[in-house]
Amino acid sequence: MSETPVKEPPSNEPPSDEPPNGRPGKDYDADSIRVLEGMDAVRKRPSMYIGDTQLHGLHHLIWEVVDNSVDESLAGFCNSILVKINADGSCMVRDNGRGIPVKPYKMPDNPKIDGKPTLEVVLTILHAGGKFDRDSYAVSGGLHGVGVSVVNALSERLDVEVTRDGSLYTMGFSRGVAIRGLKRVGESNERGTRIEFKPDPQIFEDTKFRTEILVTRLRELAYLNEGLRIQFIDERVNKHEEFHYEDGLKAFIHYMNEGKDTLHPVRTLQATDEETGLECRVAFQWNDSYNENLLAFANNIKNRDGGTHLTGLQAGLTRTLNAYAKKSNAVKGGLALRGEDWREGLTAIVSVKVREPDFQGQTKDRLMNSDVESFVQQTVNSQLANWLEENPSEAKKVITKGIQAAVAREAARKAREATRKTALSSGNLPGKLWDCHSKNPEESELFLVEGDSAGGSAKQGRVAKTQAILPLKGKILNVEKARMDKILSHEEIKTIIAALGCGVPGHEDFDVTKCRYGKIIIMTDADVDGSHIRTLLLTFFFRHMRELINAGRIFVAQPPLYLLKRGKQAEFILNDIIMDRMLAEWGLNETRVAIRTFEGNATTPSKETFIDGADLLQLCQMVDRVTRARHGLSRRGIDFHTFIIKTRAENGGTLPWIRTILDGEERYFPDDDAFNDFRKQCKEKFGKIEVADGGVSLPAQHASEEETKVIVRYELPESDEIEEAIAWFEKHGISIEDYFMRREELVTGELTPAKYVLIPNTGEPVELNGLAHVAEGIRSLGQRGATVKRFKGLGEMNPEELWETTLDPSKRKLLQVVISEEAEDIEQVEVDGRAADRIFSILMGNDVEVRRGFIETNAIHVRDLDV
Ligand code: 0RA
Repeated sequence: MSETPVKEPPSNEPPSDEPPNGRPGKDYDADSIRVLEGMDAVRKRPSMYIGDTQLHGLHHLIWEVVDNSVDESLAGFCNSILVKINADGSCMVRDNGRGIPVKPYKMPDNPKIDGKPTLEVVLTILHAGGKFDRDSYAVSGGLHGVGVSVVNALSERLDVEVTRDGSLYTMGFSRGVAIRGLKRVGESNERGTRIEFKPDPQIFEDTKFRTEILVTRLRELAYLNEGLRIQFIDERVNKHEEFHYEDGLKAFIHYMNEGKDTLHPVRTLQATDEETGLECRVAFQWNDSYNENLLAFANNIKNRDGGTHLTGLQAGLTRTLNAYAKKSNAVKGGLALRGEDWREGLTAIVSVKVREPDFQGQTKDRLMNSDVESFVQQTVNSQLANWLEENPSEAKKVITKGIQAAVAREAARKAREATRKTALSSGNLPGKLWDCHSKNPEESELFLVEGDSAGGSAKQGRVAKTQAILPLKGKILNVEKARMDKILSHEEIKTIIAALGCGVPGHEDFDVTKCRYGKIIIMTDADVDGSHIRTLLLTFFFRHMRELINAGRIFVAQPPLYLLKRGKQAEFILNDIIMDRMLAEWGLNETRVAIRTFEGNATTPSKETFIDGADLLQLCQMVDRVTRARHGLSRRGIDFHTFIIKTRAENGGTLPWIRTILDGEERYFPDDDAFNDFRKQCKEKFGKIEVADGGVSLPAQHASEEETKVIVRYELPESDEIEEAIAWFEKHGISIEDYFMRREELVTGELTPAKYVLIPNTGEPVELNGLAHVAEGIRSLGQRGATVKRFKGLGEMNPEELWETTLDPSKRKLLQVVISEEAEDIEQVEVDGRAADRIFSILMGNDVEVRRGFIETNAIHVRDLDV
């Protein structure tokens, strides 16, 4: 252990409560100016320290603090980190590490820093964090290494609490300046650091942290640092997540391969070199797809462009697999396998720890340390060879896959040349394309239209100058399940490639900037087949022309589903939700709802209250909300009546928002704490347990792994929705029991009197079965005297209708296709190829169950856009 530069104060002397020296306007001498200059420099040129002042830089603030906590964990002093976004948008990061030292800092050659609380030095001197020898561990994660002082400089307010040596200390800052001096405020037996900060709106135009960005990275950190518990709470949206993996890289691979058919259980390799401190961990699993998905991390940092760890992994794989294939006489006829053939369908992660990482460029996208390459390669060589020897049947699957890939690669090369020659020789546009007259891509649009009849309408309805129409016949090939040679010999795909005019994907001449159209608009029917065709087209663009998506050139048209007419009013309606809203509005205008109370067996009400106008609109919305929640819950096998009445009562009158299933037994928990208690009990009882997210995913495949008990955990966001509705009902004197009410048949054959009655301005009252039927009752009143025409497909619309609703640039609503897990924040969210990769394989993969769950929760990833 090396010395830390902290001077031990006499034990009976508490740290000073005096205001710090650096306070502006007071003791403003050379050194304190220097301190301020540091903070000032950061505020003057924030991008020099955090990259930019956009979303990336904003989130950088959190990563700076979290990385310090992770460093504590790497050093063996911390096993739990909490990141919380408060309701006011500020952020709190708490860890149970050693706590930032508070004792006076020793730096005799700098008399103004010398003697200041270390805490203040860490938070106000640039790079001060780096001066500390975080002794016990070889590497520092320190993603950005600029130190928490930068976070302090760029925060409107930063409050820190340290628990250390039996005491609790606090200190407060604003824009890098101490505004409350170090203070010992109490005793504590715990240890750790709690930093709460609010990003400065003077620096950041947008200070709203994005849940998705945080969750993605925190999950990744938990995967990379096994055993570390990372909790995330977002108070703005009532979201709690916890990430904790005992076998992190393995879990990471499960996550990446979700929904795919895998060839073998996940395999992990690992090696450490005591002398150099190099540490290498690899996890891999082949699946039956044609995509390779390799991630490389150095000191917890994702290196998007790979580097020496990735090349080491690749070289090791190629060498070992080639040797094994040769030894087992698997390769026939002089076929030469390349690395890319072996990596077809491979999902792998390599994570290294390096004492002095050497990254290329500001963004650390590539690791340069040369000794890492041979270390990783040697690790893979020896351990992969062992695995192959010990698992001959799995080895055979991997070898066979590689050989098939090599054969297909050769076929694809030929297909590419052929496609290029025929489809792309200049002026050779496909026969069925109705091209536009303009040759200017800026103004040209290509509509990919489902079916010939819709194509015909679109041709007549379009503006021929700028709008081109390409009718597609039937389903296009699912490129997720086909190799390149097959893809390139598919008629419809060849036609699309020819029409776009930017070359054949995978060929050296391919260049999206040569695309003949500025917008490529997918126009399919609003039915199951239509959405399938749309997904197939999107998959093709995602896998083989992703640059077009990245350039924002791919769109989805939204033809209406209905034409709604009443009197002189006529309206095209996009979907059922809008239809419901319209009908409710019309119905509401001339209706009241009576709520009747009956005494005993009386058939005339003893009391009657009325709801109308804005209240009635809200009532409908609340009923619809409960009904939506009921559908959501029943999809997860939860009986709604039992849940609302019994489960709610058993949980002290509130709805639980966590449900687990373990060995077929169902349990409910009000919050994460309760769930964690249960998890601990399980752990004591069963040893190895794993928590699987029952929301989108299915429990990962554990069939072949040792006795790991799986707790399937569901979050029930519906609970909040229902609670809100119940609260609204109660405020208006309505019991949720009424939602389940059914009128009963009496011996006379009549029904018991209705409690809920619709009273239209004209016509007879409508007696309802119960509260659940109010919204739909109002809608059916709205539908009186209206005619609804449902378009079964685009082909049913005449050219004028098609122009008016879908083609006319001044009226239509297009959706822009973007790559992200979160549709709203698209412009800002970093495009995460890996996340998108999961999305596409889930949508297009084999596992029907996973796919269904996914589509229901995420719908389609397109952004609403008025274009
Ligand atoms: C300086 C020195 C030591 C720890 C830390 C800073 C530290 C910083 C942060 C930021 C967030 N959480 C943190 N935890 C610790 C070493 C302390 C020692 O040697 O006892």
